[in-house]
Amino acid sequence: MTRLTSRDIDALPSGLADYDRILKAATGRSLLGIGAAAAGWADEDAIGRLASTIRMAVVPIRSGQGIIRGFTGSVTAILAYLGFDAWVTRQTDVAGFAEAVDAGAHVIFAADDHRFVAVCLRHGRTVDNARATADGFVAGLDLMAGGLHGGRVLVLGCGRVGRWAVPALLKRGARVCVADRIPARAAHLAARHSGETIAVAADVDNALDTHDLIIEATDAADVIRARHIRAATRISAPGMPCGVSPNAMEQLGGRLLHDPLQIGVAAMACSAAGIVSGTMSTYEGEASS
Ligand code: 2YG
Repeated sequence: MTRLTSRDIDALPSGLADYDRILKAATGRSLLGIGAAAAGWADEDAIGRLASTIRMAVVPIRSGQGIIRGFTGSVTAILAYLGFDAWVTRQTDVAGFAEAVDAGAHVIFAADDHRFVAVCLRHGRTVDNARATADGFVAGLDLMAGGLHGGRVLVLGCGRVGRWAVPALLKRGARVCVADRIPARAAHLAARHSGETIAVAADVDNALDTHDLIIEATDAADVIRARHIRAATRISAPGMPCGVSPNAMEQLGGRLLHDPLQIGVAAMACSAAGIVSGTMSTYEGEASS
């Protein structure tokens, strides 16, 4: 899992309104709309009405490699932009958790070097960023493609996000092919879904030549080049750094979704809102993940 840098997120809070416009142009939905679709809400209006009543605390965590300057501020800016009552706790770590609970938070967002979760305090449920990111970018691809049912989708990168993208795609009726620079990882992921027909790409380049719909979830840059882009190509790219080369981006125009945090946090927030408001529990078994 890639560790963000301040450089990745410095301009994020001030760029949210512009990014929303880009999302609407590419998918027809806002950041809230994509988060709502990812979390299984019928529409974003229901969340929009609820959001201001849901208190979300973001706690800085100093363990491991420590604080990333701008990380908790960016998460909070995204949550506030979506309409949630969000704030960064004054204290960090355990003191921050206690402060959040004492302040009546419904949900706590926190990340160390291994997990980024939203904890629904009164429901004993967690929402994991890797799964929510996969759900968010799959929802975005679904919207860009006008529906994935029966569509052939390539999942490039079989790490945590790629692994969660497979069930999200299958749920939408897509026909999935997985690829990874380590072939055994692709084969292992396909075997986990033995009840389904998951193709395993023998060669990444060939897979890119034969798939128009792509989830790019690798931690490498420039995996997808201009020669792989066709008029029908649409790419949803949660991977950091972006795996689509600058020339390929230019060819794609508005047919690319990529960001360091926004869609994943929006999907986390909408899923947590579902759990907290009790209207749905779209994340079965989240607590075990
Ligand atoms: O609280 C802090 O400032 C730090 N403990 C945050 C550390 C986050 C480490 N994780 C990552 O940078 C990413 N896995 C976050 C999610 C990226 C989603 N594309």
